[in-house]
Amino acid sequence: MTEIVENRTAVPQQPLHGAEDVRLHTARVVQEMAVFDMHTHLFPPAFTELTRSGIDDLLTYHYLVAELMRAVEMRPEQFRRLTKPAQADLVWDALFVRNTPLSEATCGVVAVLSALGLDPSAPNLTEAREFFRDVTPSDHLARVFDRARVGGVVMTNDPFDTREVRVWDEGPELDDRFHTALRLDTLLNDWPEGRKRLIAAGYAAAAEPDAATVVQARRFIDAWIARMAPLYLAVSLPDDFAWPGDGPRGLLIRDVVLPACRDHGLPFAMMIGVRRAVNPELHDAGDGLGRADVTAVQRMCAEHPDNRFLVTMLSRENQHDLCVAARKFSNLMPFGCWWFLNNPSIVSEITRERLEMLGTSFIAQHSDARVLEQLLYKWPHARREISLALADQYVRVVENGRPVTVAEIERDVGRLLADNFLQWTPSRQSA
Ligand code: FIX
Ligand code: ZN
Repeated sequence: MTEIVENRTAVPQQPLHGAEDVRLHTARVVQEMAVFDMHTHLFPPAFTELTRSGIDDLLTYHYLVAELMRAVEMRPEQFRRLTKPAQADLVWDALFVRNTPLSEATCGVVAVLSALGLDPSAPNLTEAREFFRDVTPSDHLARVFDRARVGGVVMTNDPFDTREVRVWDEGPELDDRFHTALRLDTLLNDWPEGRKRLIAAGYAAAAEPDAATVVQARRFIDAWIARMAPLYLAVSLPDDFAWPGDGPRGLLIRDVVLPACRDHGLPFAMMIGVRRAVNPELHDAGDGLGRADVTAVQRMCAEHPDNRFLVTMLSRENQHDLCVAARKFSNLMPFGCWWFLNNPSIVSEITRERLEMLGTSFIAQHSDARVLEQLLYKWPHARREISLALADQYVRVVENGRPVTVAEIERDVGRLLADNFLQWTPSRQSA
């Protein structure tokens, strides 16, 4: 990634005085900038059953399953009994043929098909399936990354997922475009299950975490850090997350996770505000959200000044709170427009309020992509809104009497789309 960071400084200074020039260069720089996608659910081909790519995976994405259930008379269980191709055919017919693909998730699939030279108005999936059947996975992956201008992605690596553990046990051939993040939801949010998995993995754990359990849980985390060299430790947290927290989660975060992050020089990523299984029948599509208490983030940042916190919040109503909290704590880095916020209208709003309150000291977006080809719509859609928001802010600076240069625009965009994250990762820390 270093080469991506250093190339920008080669661009000559070109003071821009006019709004039109500013908008033109901002749009160009944002379009051309390679992003570092710091939160995804993507995996390289070596992770076999965990990788998702192709038209059937695109159309059975849980965002679309939720929308399908609103368009057809069918119980989710009935849908799940269909084969994946049959599910995809049903989604295509219901959401793309018999309805106009107006939602972000359906409009995104239209963008993907167009980017791949496929007909987004097709009456069925025959053409798309032939295309994906004939692609060479490694060439296709390279083409998607290149077209989306994605320099690297961070996976979501769950040491409590037996499929993932199996891959690591086999010693996967790693791909330097895919980086790791150690995801700790089971350990921190479901202690009975986390305890069971720790014990199954050979680490003693008491029913209520005690000092010995803390040592064992730290051994477990250290072992996985050694194994996968994550760029950060991560957890998603419910909207009622509080800090200081009582119970296993509070103790494990305080006595295991935060010390491990400090000792290994790793940020702790908290994704706050998810209300899991609001409708359990929908499985992955059944999660919702709630407004969270940002004072939990403030207290954690204040109590642990030597930890660095990457934070994203799921409620639109928490975004302004998070910006204000970030103004108070330099060890807090807001990131992304997560999940239900990853819609152009809200990406625009969030980016604008972040620019107004934080300048360029935030991570503008992550894709959260689960299917490889989603990079071909999630990033173009985000780039457009980030570009428009940033250009408006630059125009304000110029209209207030200070020109901006192309080099400054490139520096700023690089920070928002890659460098603000990369500067927090161990390799950069040690550099
Ligand atoms: O917790 C997470 O990483 C969420 O992003 C996922 O659980 C969620 O299903 C998702 O993919 C949202 O985009
Ligand atoms: Zn995610």
